[in-house]
Amino acid sequence: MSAFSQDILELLRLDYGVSPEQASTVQIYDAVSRAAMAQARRRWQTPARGKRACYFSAEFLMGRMIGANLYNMGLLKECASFLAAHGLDMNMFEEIGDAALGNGGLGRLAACFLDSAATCGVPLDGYGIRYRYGLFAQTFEDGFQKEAPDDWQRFTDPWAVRREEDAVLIRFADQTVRAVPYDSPVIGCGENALVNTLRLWQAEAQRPFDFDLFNRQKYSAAVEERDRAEAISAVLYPNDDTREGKRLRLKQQYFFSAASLADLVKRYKAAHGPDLSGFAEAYAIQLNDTHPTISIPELLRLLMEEGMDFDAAFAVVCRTFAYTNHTIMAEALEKWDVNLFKSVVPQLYPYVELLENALEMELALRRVPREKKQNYRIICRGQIHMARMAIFATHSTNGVARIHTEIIKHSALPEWYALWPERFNNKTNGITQRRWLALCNPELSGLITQRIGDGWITDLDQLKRLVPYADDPATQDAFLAVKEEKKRQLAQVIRSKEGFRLDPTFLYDIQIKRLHEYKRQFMNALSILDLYYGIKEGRITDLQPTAFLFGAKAAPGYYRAKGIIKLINEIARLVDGDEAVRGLLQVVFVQNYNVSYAEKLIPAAEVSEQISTAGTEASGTSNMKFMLNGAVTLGTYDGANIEIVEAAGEENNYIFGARVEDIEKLRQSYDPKQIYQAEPRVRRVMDALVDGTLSDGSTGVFRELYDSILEGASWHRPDQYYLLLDLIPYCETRLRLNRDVRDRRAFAKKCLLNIANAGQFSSDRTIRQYAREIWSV
Ligand code: GFP
Repeated sequence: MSAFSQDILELLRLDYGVSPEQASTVQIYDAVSRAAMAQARRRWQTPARGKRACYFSAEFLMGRMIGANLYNMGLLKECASFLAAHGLDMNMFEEIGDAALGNGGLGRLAACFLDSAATCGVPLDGYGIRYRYGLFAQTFEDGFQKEAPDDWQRFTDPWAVRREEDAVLIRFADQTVRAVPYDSPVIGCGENALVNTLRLWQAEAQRPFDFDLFNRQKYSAAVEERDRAEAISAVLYPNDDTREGKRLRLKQQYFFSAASLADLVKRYKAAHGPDLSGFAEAYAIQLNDTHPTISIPELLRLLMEEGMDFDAAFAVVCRTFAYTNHTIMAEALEKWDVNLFKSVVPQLYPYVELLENALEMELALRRVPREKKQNYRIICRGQIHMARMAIFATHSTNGVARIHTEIIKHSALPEWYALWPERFNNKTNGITQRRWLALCNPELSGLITQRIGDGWITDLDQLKRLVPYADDPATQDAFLAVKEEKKRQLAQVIRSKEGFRLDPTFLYDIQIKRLHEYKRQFMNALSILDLYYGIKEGRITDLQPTAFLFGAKAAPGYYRAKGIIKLINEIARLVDGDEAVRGLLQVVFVQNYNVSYAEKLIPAAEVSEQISTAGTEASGTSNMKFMLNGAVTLGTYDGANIEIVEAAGEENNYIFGARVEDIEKLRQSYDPKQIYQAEPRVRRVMDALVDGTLSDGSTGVFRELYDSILEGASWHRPDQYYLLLDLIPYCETRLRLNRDVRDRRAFAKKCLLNIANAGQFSSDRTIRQYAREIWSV
């Protein structure tokens, strides 16, 4: 028996007093993970010398760690045989919940980057928050989203080690808390692999409870300090949630930024002595969006309190930090009310003022006219503009896909680009092929490896060698067989999780991503209604039966997003209840969409829905995952879709709709009502929202959705995301795709060409670019 298997047996016996046959899933999970951890720990020491990069991020959407870690360590097969020997199998771990410490693409990108850096030998550590509760768990009741706390730690947390010795104190105006780090090894795959670290901070009280109060039987007062401290790392904030809680969010940001910087300064001093002037040569820090931008005044403070003057400290700050922008939506360009800021971290405000003064001097030096200065001010009209601070006090600002970077430079932040063009650069996102192909789709991986060898696992460009096979009927048939198998597997998962019978012979058309109006799940819903009426009215006669699948969480305070979920669930009910279409259409919105669910959905997809309004989706990353698993993209000219179709051929994908330049021209004169009046199909589907066809349970939310398109609201114009403009082209492109899939081999060829050209979308490529062009590591 191998040492690994022996360790598992020992851990089960000593810690739980059970044999594998008697153990619960959580016990097996815990023992297997810890046995693997024991092996990882041998390679897990941070080297004292050499520059390191640090990824500061409020979100790390890791998903389930066990599979990916065992895979990268080369222990997956051994684990499977150990389990098999005891009548068990790897599928048992499906019960283990995800570590959902992120909202969506931004947090998942951070997780892919960690995997790629460790694999490519880039010394990169992640720094973030160990939320007690991750993104809420979602269920549907009568088609409405219900939220419940996501208690992910109930499955134990065997992949993390508490490092009491590295705890630091973090000071706020009204409390001082301990930040205690939990470290997880980030285990790379292959020959160049490193074991890097993900360090997540947990907030705790300095004193767990007040003994005096306790003795006087004032129990809740006795634990008040503890509760207030723990609140800081209690929950992940859902995106787009407009409700209050700003104060706590600012505390979270300062909490993990200050703790991480204190940690780095301590390490730096241990290695290089007290003079911090070489800090930027030891550490490169990437700010993942504006959430950790408060690190900028904090590092300035630390350096100046050590005796550095402003100019020297500012130079170190600029050389240390780089900033990634992930969206031009207003919510990403965070602003903090000056009074709020001062009431939470008063010690930092003078340093924000110093930054503002330095900016003022720069603007004067560069002769920026007075009336233009408003666009730059960090402190402006009682607010602190974090994105401005992030551009001013770093040496690099990057977008996450080519079009997004161009939009930043030329329309979102042109005044900044004009002054500091050399700071702006593009780093198109990527995904790790270990999780998103090797692990989630062993059947397709096997087929690929059988044709071109397994070099693609650490060098995705090798997929190019599949190009000649795209024309090979045997490979086409083998691909189609794999797809069928993955669809069958997904149907089983959906049967057990949702209680819904998905037909595996249908075409699987999937849209999975955060629910947001700009991502246009609503337009997808309208297009399904158009198909429905097209069939009923006899306009559509030869549809290849199609299943439309959705997965998304709506921020709990985002009323419209929740309305869109209800709408899609109502359409699902309408379709399911109608004999005339049941054999042709299926609609299912899966509950609690998360990383693990994505791993089931993506391999089964034939159509990848990427339909955001042109100019709104910075990059997208699910588009890359679908491509890698052989789905065609049905999408707009937006984000990384553009680079995807450039690589894989427009003829192998389905692109429709207005482009950025079309929308710009149209913006002033756009009138969705005209389209509504002129186009009966549009009228038909819009009216279904308000004519009693679909019921919103008397909440009025469907009427509100209808009005958001045709009337607008106090804060936006009608149809601000141009759904009606793109709707008919979308429906028609969908029908064209639907006709094309009937030639199975021709369709398989398209899918294979997508796979073969997916190499550049590996996060290994992205991380190498960050390492070389931004971090110099
Ligand atoms: C955000 C952007 C996406 C982008 C990711 C990662 O993701 O376009 O691909 O960040 O850069 F919107 P979401 O949080 O919206 O999913």
